Amino acid sequence: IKDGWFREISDMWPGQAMTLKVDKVLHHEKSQYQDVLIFKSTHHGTVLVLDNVIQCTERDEFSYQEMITHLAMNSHPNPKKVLVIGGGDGGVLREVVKHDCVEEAILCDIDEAVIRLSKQFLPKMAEGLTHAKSTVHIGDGFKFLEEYKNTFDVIITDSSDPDGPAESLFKKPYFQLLHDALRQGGVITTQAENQWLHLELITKLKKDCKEIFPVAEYAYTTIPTYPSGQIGFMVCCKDASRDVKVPLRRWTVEEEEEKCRYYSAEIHKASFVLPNFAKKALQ
Ligand code: AAT
Repeated sequence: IKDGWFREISDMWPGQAMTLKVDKVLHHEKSQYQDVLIFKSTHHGTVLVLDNVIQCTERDEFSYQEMITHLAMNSHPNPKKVLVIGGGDGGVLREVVKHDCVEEAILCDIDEAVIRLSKQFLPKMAEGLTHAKSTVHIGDGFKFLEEYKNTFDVIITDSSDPDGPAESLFKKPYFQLLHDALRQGGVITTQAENQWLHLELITKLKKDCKEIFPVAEYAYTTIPTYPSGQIGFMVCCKDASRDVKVPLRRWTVEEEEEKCRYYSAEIHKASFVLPNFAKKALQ
């Protein structure tokens, strides 16, 4: 923070940096795994920052949390048992439990500080952590997954960027673990970075996923406070006949508008439509 502005400078997006005006620093600590900063911004609500990278702002978090969750959940006919890797702020769990069919939602984040501080400073996201159907574990997502085979209907990896404790969550062995931890017909989504900045990484991710899952597609959402204003997801399914680009289950338009501020069945389909430069790279 310099002269009252937070600047997200990183080698992962060279030559550019999101800048947010700081109203007040609410908390700053070094946890076991990362530097954790929480500040109140002037126009984007409370902001969570890990290792100088914006994880969420209260103003636009719904775009990311709704899309990473409902793209997977609505591509499954009847998801009962759901796992979230990362996502310690609780926002993805909050979205998961919007589906009445869910019986159990388990979360595993590596950093207890994110969970503790989200409960204190981001109550609108953290409500997912204390929901009656939710169970929260603290530990490395990769190690956690190794213990489960044929268990989950949906697994959502809401992870930070590969530069840090999430590095293993972007590599091929992790996708094999995800595949094996799914039940028949299971679906995953993972945080899969930005097509303007990380096309090479996404190309590699999609190739790895395609070698493990019969269905692997890249979708994206818009979100002003993530680098270059968009972030993408890998959406994969164990069932070769499933078309994840079209929602299998959908709410009525009234329900959609009541439950979601970004996601809709229409945007589900649209989110897989890529501009030519990205489409070509990912073919
Ligand atoms: N909900 C939106 C914000 C995130 S959260 C990313 C979470 O992943 C953090 O809470 C972090 O502690 C957790 N995490 C990192 N590595 C691991 C791991 N190995 N196992 C389990 N959890 C992990 C995503 C922001 C995306 C930012 C885009 N620039």
